[in-house]
Formats: sequence, C-alpha cells, structure tokens
Amino acid sequence: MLEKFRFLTAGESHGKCLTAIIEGLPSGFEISVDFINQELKRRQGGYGRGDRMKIESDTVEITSGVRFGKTTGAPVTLVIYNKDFENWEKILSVSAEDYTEEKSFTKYRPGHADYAGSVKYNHKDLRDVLERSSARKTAIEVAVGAVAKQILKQFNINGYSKVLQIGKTTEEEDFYAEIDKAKEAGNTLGGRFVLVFENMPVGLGSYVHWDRMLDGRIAQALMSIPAVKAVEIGNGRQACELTGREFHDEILLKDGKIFRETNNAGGIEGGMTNGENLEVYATMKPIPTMRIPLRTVDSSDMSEAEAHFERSDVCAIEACAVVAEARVACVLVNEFLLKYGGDSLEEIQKRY
Ligand code: EPS
Repeated sequence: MLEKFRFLTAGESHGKCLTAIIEGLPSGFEISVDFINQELKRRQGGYGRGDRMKIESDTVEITSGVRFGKTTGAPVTLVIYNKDFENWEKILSVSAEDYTEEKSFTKYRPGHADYAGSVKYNHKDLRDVLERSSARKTAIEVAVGAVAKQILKQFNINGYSKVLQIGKTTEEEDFYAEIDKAKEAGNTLGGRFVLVFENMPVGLGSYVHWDRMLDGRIAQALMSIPAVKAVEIGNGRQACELTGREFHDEILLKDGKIFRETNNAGGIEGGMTNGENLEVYATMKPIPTMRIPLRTVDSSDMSEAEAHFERSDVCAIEACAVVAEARVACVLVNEFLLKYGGDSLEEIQKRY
C-alpha cells in the first residue's frame, strides 16, 4: 500500500501513557495543542460514559517534530499520560520483581478480545489482553486525528459527525432516556452515526488497484475501531433496494460547472472522491462489558462462569463518532499528501 502519512501507537489502558509517532508530515503546518485537547475532551464526553472518564482529563504533550507552533518535517511524537496509572503502577510494572496477581482475571468477556487474544498470545492472565485491546487507545488515535484535521483545515476541508441512532431509537430527544434504561438494567447500547467531510477535492484515492480505492480504505479505518460492525458509504444500506435510476447521482451542469442533486454515492465514485461531500455511516455494537454479566467460561479450570466486570461505559456512541472523524481524517491526509504532497506547506499549496 502507498503510504505518506503513517503512524504507530503504543500504550496500555492503565499503563503510564499512550504514545504515537507520526511520520510523513511536511514542514510548515500550524499545530495547535489546544485544538488537540479539545478533540480529546470531545472523545471523553457524551452521555453514558463510564467512571474512568471521571478519573481522566486527557491532554496531549508533543515531544518532537513541532517547533514554535509549526511542523518541522521531523516525526511528531504525541503523549497522553494516564492519570489512572498511579492506581496501577505495580500491577502494570515492567519489572519482574513486582510480579503480582492482583487484578488478574480468567473469565473471558464475550464480545471482547479476551478469548482469541489469550489463545493467540498464550496469555494465562486475561489482563494481558485487555490492557492493549481496550478502547482506551482510541484516545491517542484521536490526538493523531486532530493533527490530521489541522492539515486538512489549511485546505478548507472540514469533518464532523452526528449520532443518528442509539439502541432502537432514532429520536434525539429519547437518547438519554434510552441510555438510562440500559444502565438501570445493567445493560449496554450501541448506535449509528454519520460522518461528513466537506470541500473535498476531486480525485483522492484511485481506481487503478484494489488497495488504493478510497472507500475500501475508509471502511478499513472505521471497521477497525473497537465495536464498529458496519460501515456504509453514502446510501449503502439502500443500495440493494433502489434501482440504478434511483441510486446513481446524475451529473448536471450549471454555469458550466458540474453539480449533483443527490449524493447516494457518498462522494466516492470509482474509489475516488468526486467533489461531493464525503458521507459515511457507521454502526457500533453495544459495549461488551456489562454490570449484569453474560455467561462464559473460566479459563483457569474450564468451568462455567459469569464474565469479568470492573466498570464500563453504558453507551460510547458519541465517543465512537469522534474516533471515526479522527480515523477518516488520517486516511484523507494520507491521500491528500499522496496527490499534492511535497516536503513543505508552500510546496503543497503550489500543487493544490
Ligand atoms: C476507555 C477506557 C477504559 C474503558 C473503555 C474505554 O477504561 P477502564 O477499563 O479503566 O474503565 O472505560 O473501554 C471499554 C469499555 C472497552 O471495552 O474497551 C476510554 O478511554 O475510552
């Protein structure tokens, strides 16, 4: 795969910190730490979040690649410290001398990575799976996405999201009540949201190879958010019900310029942006950790058991939508830099 904007993240849910290194950022782009922190705050919010969010107040530290507010072209390193780490210092210690079984658990949580992850990495203590598989790592992904959004913003490309459904309800005024009901019942809820990116240039992505199709890349980026189970580009849901005449967006002319009256394609044709708004829908499953637990198996003695529970969100759909904005922003910056890329903002501006 062609990659221009790349990043890796590291860090455990209750470890010292979450880290990301971004590679491929050209020089001269303004980076606001305040903006990154606002995005982190958005991810922590939303009705139905759990008690961990009362502990954390995520803020980022930039430790490389930015000088006097602008990218230098060097790798950018981002760090978010976990406040909760002070309660877990010994439990997640890197030192063999600190070995403890405190907070170990062996009862698989259905819906989580526990079972397959412990088989794959040969872990007896499911804590070793939980710590990295936790959605906590989406905090640092949102920080990376906030950097990506600032690159896009320089070219007037803006993204936003809106929650459309929580559980069975699509009525916004009923969302809180629906979450309260689930909470009372020791249950959890998923949801569905839309993502929109405006002012898209024509021709990001490509039709020439399967792995360069922009819709495919967006689907991968969104599907890999923990708990996302379905992604639709534009009117993907109805694509099988509508006829060709109904579905496809006719190409019309006004004052010599191309425009569309509909956007069922969601702004992507042939794996490329077509200049219309990019419109993507994603569906999140209910969080698998529940106060009233599901039936499972205890891996220590293969007995029947109830799933492990510490604490959890009742509904994290609003946070999920913020994470999704970040993921898609990263995909778009990558495509943007592949198309218009240079080593500095000035070079890119000339090509754009
Ligand atoms: C999360 C932090 C985690 C979870 C949540 C996401 O914190 P803790 O495990 O300490 O409560 O609240 O992750 C899950 C619910 C999950 O299933 O992975 C966060 O920062 O978003």
